[in-house]
Amino acid sequence: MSKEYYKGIDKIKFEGPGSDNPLAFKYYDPEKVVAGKTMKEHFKFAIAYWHSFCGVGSDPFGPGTQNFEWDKSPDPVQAAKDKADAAFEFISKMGFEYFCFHDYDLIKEGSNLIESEKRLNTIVEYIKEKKADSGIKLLWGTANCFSNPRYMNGAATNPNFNIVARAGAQVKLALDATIALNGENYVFWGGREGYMSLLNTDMGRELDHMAQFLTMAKDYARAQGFTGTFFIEPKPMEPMKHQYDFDSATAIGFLKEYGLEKDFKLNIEVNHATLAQHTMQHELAVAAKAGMLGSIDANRGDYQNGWDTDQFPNNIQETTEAMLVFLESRGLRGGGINFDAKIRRNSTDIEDIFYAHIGGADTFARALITADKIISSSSYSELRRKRYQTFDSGKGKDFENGKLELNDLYNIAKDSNEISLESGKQELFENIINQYI
Ligand code: XUL
Ligand code: CO
Repeated sequence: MSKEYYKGIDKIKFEGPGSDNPLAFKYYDPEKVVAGKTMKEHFKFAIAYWHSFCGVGSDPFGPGTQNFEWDKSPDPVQAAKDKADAAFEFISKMGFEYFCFHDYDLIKEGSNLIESEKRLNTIVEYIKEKKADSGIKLLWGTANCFSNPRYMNGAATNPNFNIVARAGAQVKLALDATIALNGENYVFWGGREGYMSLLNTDMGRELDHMAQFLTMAKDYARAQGFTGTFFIEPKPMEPMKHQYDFDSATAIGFLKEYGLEKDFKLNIEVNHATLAQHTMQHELAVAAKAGMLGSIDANRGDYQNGWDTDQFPNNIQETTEAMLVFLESRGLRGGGINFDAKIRRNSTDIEDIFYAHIGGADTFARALITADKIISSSSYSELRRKRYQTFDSGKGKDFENGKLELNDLYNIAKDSNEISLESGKQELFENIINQYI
């Protein structure tokens, strides 16, 4: 029996909206069936190892404020085991089934590649046991190819081949760890794949290198028997001025250009969507249209600033609109909802991380229930369908089926009377959302 880190906190239970217990779910009831599936099947909630067990709240103006009990041992292997104990205790107490990691979240990087490999192998063996004991699963793994100074000019897109090779070695080890831990997916967030200045950058060559690198990683993992999905996580900026995986549309275009669209799908993050001047629901809809809505990184940004604040989700209205897209596209292709979010620097009590995840899960649950009711009981779907009814028969249908030429449109328009205006009814649609919340 390992040491208890979150003392005095029991397993979080569903108590319903009437409960005043801050350490209980009000809406997230894992076994409740909504739109034909349990909430836990819809969401596959995952804890992000990096934010919850590694990040201590430091910012550019000051050091961390969170004093992690598991982060005390000077021995990196012992410290990593203590962290794993804390992580599995927390995930079990939350009642979630999944976690996600970067390679060096699990254990501190060694002073060279071979030492890092040894450390990773050791901690992977330890986590295998923790997984078996708890039933907790790995939603996805990834490699941190952006923190180490060697990657300051990029990893797969670095202008120096030796760094590209070093990144390749790191991704190989991260894939090995993901496969050893039965990871269901593997993520590539671009990190520093992008540029600070186009003046010193050969963008075309860097994009070709990125595609080559992803193809090699995919081929390697498939040869090891990995059957999961690879996800690209779009983000428009930060840390680079321009990131190559700018948004869903850009990433889909890239994957199709290089023939990677069968193995790769997208992991869409709320705060990345808003940084790209999109809504989350827009990014989800673009991915869903391409059949590439793979997974979600749940968080939120701040309306008053322009960077990645990674706050926990709490906006029920926006999440409801996102859940409409989620349900209409029949959920995620292989992924889940990973809380890529951190508590604020001045949230320093041991319960705060529980409140954060409870609030996030409840926001998604409430939004899912509401979106399901909107789809099944309101006039929303029918109102939207009706806007397109001129394509359901006659010439409109011929147009959709590719049976018309431009001259046909000319002839149809020539023979038509003046067309009356048709309202888009945006305010009515907005009212329906609020009515059902
Ligand atoms: C960075 C970000 C990452 C990825 C994984 O903005 O979202 O944490 O999710 O590398
Ligand atoms: Co993310």
